[in-house]
Amino acid sequence: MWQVGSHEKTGEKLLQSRSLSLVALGSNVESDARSPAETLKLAVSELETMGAVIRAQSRIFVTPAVPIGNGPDFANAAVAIETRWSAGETIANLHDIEARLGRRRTERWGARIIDLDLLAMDEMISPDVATLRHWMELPFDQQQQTAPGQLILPHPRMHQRGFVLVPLAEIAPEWRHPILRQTVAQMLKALPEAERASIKPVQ
Ligand code: PH2
Ligand code: MG
Ligand code: MG
Repeated sequence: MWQVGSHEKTGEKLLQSRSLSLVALGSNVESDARSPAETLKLAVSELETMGAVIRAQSRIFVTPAVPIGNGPDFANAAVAIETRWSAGETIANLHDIEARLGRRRTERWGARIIDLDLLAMDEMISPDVATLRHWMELPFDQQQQTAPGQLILPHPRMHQRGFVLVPLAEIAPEWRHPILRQTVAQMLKALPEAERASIKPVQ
């Protein structure tokens, strides 16, 4: 997305690239007597404070932990943000907010005060189609044991997760996965009905 902006110091006109990022938010542990839903709202206001423009924001949903039995229910939501951040800056800023809100990175996929996952930036595929496919096709047991050391976009499991797709379908139903060629609405429809039914809005 290119727009005409002006140079901070000289005021000269120049083209600036802005991108639209889709971010998934999750929390299933209280922090400082803040409920998971309150923590998600705070994370959205932190994004704004850091300069992100919130283009769309889903309702907050209560979702059973995946895998089932893996701890308390989560609060999950999704936002679309417009920024001038690179992919690396976006990840760093999301991690900053997680740390400020009290996240300690211990057990992978364990209970967490706040989890901010970058799902997609525009149509970007990172780092390349073959690597993305590898991570998308990784069997479930291996997903839990190995983590990619680099940024993978779109998020390699987003299409399999009701707790991501239900909120995302409220804000970006027409966003199309650049490899699967399916929209968010289509990916959501492909999930089992029981999984979709287990995800309920808080408000
Ligand atoms: N996040 C996970 C693992 N499991 N389950 C739900 N319901 N919601 C999440 O956000 C979630 C999860 C890994 O980040
Ligand atoms: Mg996550
Ligand atoms: Mg995460």
